[in-house]
Amino acid sequence: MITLSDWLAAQNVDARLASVMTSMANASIEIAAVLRHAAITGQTGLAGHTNVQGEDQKALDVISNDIVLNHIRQNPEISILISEELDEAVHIENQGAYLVATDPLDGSSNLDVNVTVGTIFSILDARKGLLQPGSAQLGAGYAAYGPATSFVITFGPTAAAFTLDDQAVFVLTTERLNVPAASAEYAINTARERLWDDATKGYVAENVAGETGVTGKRYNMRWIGSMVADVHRILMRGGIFMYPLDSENAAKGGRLRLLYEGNPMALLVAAAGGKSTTGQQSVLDVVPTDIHQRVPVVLGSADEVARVEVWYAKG
Ligand code: AFP
Repeated sequence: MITLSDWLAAQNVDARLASVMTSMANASIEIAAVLRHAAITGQTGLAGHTNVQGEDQKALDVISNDIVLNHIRQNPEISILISEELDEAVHIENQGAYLVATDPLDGSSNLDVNVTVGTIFSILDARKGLLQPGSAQLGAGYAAYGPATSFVITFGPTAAAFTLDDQAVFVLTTERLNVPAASAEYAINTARERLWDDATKGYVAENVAGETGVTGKRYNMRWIGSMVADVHRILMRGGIFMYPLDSENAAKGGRLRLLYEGNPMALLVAAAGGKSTTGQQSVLDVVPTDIHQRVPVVLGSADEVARVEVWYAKG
């Protein structure tokens, strides 16, 4: 068994950057332990206040954020934390060159029903400021808290997956993730169809037409409502994930957050051979104007993302 620390030591990356991955792995192990017993220890339900997005914070959102912040503070290489649960970026005095942007607990609306949730993070050079495009990421990853706890990471060229063992150690389970170009599986919240733009309606209608339609193949749909769980499935077996701009979220720029949802997932998918788009450009090319900025996100198997791009190009 190759452990995460063995694997990191063997990568051709700066040991200080590798230590940031270790900090996020340790935070994820602690969060996994809290989640496993939350219903017993009564740590479920609302925290009683809202975050900068105007969303009701879950008690576990706040607990997970505190755990991540604690591990970040313990690593002298990290000097800035941006979190979905914190209005402003946290600047840690006299610390190193790295910035971490994170969604400490993604999919929290699924928490009380024991569905997979996760922690998503992006690593950047703190000296280059808070607002950098996804293409500037030095690394990214997520933990998925499901039947098993997975830890999926990249430093750019490739993406690898680890699984938590009974000794609370991440061991390597997939050295090189590969998102197949072709797929017949798509993920979108179809309850929003009336709000979709024509490109999304056109693409989904072709899938629904299945064998009788222009694609000539039968498609299947999956929607878990936790981006981590939906994207993990795509990194393991392909498919496309879509949270496009629609008439209801357009005023906010979309639903998902660029810095700590769109960018890290787009980098992981690209490292595994997939693609991403906002409909207008690669998610990784969007230049942020705000740390909590939202963005349309379409990502996954390259052939499917290309079909979506064709629909948007029709204008
Ligand atoms: P929460 O963290 O508020 O549950 O939101 C989860 C999420 O940001 C992302 O993980 C899902 O893909 C998406 O929202 C689910 O959105 P719908 O509620 O529209 O299905």
